[in-house]
Amino acid sequence: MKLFYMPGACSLAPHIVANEVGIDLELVKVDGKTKTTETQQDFLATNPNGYVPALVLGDGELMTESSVLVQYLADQKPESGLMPKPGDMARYRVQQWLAFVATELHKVFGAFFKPNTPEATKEINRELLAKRLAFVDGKLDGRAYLMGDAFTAADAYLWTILGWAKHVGIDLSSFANIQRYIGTVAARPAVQKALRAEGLA
Ligand SMILES: N[C@@H](CCC(=O)N[C@@H](CS)C(=O)NCC(=O)O)C(=O)O
Repeated sequence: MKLFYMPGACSLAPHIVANEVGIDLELVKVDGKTKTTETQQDFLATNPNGYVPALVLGDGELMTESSVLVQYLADQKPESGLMPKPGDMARYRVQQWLAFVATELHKVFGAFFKPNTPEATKEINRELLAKRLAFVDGKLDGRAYLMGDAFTAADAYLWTILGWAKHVGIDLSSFANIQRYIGTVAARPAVQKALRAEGLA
């Protein structure tokens, strides 16, 4: 399987999940501005939407959407527990977190990376993030990970997005549980391996 990625972007989430479950991905770096790959291929020919992550399966089929890719990869190794079994309430809880991260955090943070986002929009997003991050901080109280002691696909996604805060001036210092969580997830060998592979460690 080939993962089209940009270093530190949301594509880091499926990359971490693949490492966690022991899937060796072929990594293809994409230049977000020119939409070309490191081998000078037109990325738009792979994903017409022009965004990462894009996962190309062995049969050439394309899959996109971070929240789905992390589930797909985790489900390749169900014994890893990164996605609980279909039918388990725990699976819906992980999916609930994945949807929360995608819609309440990922896209809200994403606006800060766009050069044409108006200041007023950034201000609205800052206020919204303060509320959503306070919610996450509360949920992490007394827990190593979102689901408790077990690291799941949702943690790979949440941790990736939280990593953007320092780049866009979102202050996390008042969120003690989030700070601890960032350190806990960062210490996982699969996370360090992904960071090294993306040239970030
Ligand atoms: N809906 C997609 C959005 C992915 C996305 O926002 N990717 C960003 C990086 S985190 C990107 O590639 N942006 C470049 C662009 O949109 O041109 C998902 O959930 O995976």
